[in-house]
Amino acid sequence: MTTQLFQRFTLALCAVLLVGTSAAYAEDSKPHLANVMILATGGTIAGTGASSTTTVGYTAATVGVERLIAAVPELAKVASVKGEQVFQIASENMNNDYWLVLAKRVNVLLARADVDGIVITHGTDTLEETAYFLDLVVKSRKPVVLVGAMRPSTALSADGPINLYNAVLLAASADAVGKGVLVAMNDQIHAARDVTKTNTSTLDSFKTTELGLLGYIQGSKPFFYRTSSRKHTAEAEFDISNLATLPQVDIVYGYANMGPVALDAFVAAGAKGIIHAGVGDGSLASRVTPALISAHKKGVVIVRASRVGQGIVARNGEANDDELDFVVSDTLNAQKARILLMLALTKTSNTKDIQRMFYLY
Ligand code: DAS
Repeated sequence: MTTQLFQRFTLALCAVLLVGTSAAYAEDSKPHLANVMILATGGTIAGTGASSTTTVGYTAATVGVERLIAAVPELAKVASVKGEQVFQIASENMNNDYWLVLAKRVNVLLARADVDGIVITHGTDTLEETAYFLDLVVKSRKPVVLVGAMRPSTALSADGPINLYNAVLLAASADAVGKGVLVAMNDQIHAARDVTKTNTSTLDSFKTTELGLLGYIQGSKPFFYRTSSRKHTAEAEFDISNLATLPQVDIVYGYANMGPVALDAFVAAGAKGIIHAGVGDGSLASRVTPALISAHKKGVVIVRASRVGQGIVARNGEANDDELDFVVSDTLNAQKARILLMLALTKTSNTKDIQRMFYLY
């Protein structure tokens, strides 16, 4: 081979190696994107209305997970996402059976090394309840983020796409690891235990009124300012992996002129626990107390909660809980107290042990 030809061959070889190396560096220099599973369950985020100005009176749970993902191409910049349609329901129809299916699927997925976080799209009506249930039964520190929308996907300025984008980037964030189940709505990050839906229809409906949100999502970044002080997820003592059903726990709502009819009906139907969402600090009307005592004598566990929604229900405050052998809900609202009591009853009916749980979770 002449010298000139050899020199050209060497130059060509170097060029090929250079291009190959830079491509490899380019590949390596691409940021690794976390693998986030999006589990879709329905709700308004998947809803459609008759026109772009229909923000009430639309149909929830009509858009599939692949279309939800396709509507937000920006997701590909913040995570490597895959979608799974677990169910397609309006969340007023959520129930214990759906929860067990969802929780078991979440735990199977989070046990996989190739799943870094999970986003669950959900109706807003019971979103806070599903979030708290998962907060107590997910066996992983990996992020689980629930997200919904107050406007259907067809509406002007629908909030679903940006909420989904925020939820995915949160689930992909190392900052969200170990924080418990989170709720991402309206650019805010809430803890599952304390967030609640406070408005029937406005975008800022989800609030953690007094105990405070955990942080914000701004400019495609999560910002945490505090963490929950209560146990959750991998630290929780509840295991639903072998459960086919959950104990029946019902809620009686306190109001002026309240009587024992609803309570008696729940007990007759086989309730294993009753949440009494009393007026004020969980007060018991004298017309109802005998029925509560009778229910407890039949083995039903009674939890004194409050309809007020904020503040501590004080043990031995409005009733002698020590004497009655009742449990108090601490700061949990009635719908969340039902969830904790249900899970507590999968382990014990000892009221002292159950009270311990209400001060721990
Ligand atoms: N019906 C409501 C639900 O599915 C719609 C929503 O707000 O998501 O919870």
